[in-house]
Amino acid sequence: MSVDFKIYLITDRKLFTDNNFFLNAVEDALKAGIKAVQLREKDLPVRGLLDMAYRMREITARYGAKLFVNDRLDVAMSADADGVHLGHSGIPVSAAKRVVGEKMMIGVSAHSKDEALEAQEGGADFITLGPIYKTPSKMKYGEPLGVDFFKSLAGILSIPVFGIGGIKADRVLEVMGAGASGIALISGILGAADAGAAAKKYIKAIGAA
Ligand code: 3NM
Repeated sequence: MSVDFKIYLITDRKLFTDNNFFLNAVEDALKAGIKAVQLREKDLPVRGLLDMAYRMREITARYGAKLFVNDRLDVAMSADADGVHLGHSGIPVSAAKRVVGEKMMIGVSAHSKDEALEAQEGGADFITLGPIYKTPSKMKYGEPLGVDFFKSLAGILSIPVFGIGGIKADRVLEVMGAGASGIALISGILGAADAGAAAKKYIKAIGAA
C-alpha cells in the first residue's frame, strides 16, 4: 500500500453536538473527494472507539477512502483499517511493524527532527510534522515549527511528510511549496459550517499547488 492521498482528514467529534452530525460531516468530506481519514478520538473508551471505527470503516469504504486509527493497533486491526497512526506515548513504530508487517500502513506524528528521523528509521510509511502554524488545539507542543524549519526537515526525509497544524486553505500552497507530500488537518474541514464545501476548497488548493 502506498501513500496515494494528499489530504489527511483527522477527526474530532467534539466539534459537533452530536455523533450523527459528526459522521455526516465526515461523509460530506468523503463525498467531496477526501481519500484518507484518521479516526482520532483519544478520550473515547475502547468499546466506544471500536464502534466508531466500524462506522468509519463503513463510510470510508463506500467512498474508496483509506481509514487510519490513532494509537490503537487492536482497534485498527479489528475494524480492518488501512493503517494505524502512532504518537509518542503509545506503541513504537518498530513494535507495531512486528504485528502488522506490511499489511497495514503506519503513520507517525513527529514534532522535531529527532522524532521525524526516529519514525523514518523505525519504518513509518509517512509522518505528520508540526505544528507548522499556530493551532489552538495543539498549544501543548509549544511554538509552531514554522515553514522554513519544516522545509529543512522535509528536505532530509525520504518518506512522505504531511504538514499539520493550523493549515487553512490559503496556506496550502506555502506548505506544499515547503516540500510537503500533503496536508493533515482537523478544523479547516470539520470546523467549517459545510464540511463538503470546505473539503472541495482544500482539494482545489492541493490541485493548484
Ligand atoms: N497534531 P487543525 S497539530 C492533531 O503537530 C494535531 O502533531 C498536531 O488541527 C501535531 O488542523 C494537530 O485544526 C491539530 O490545526 C490539527
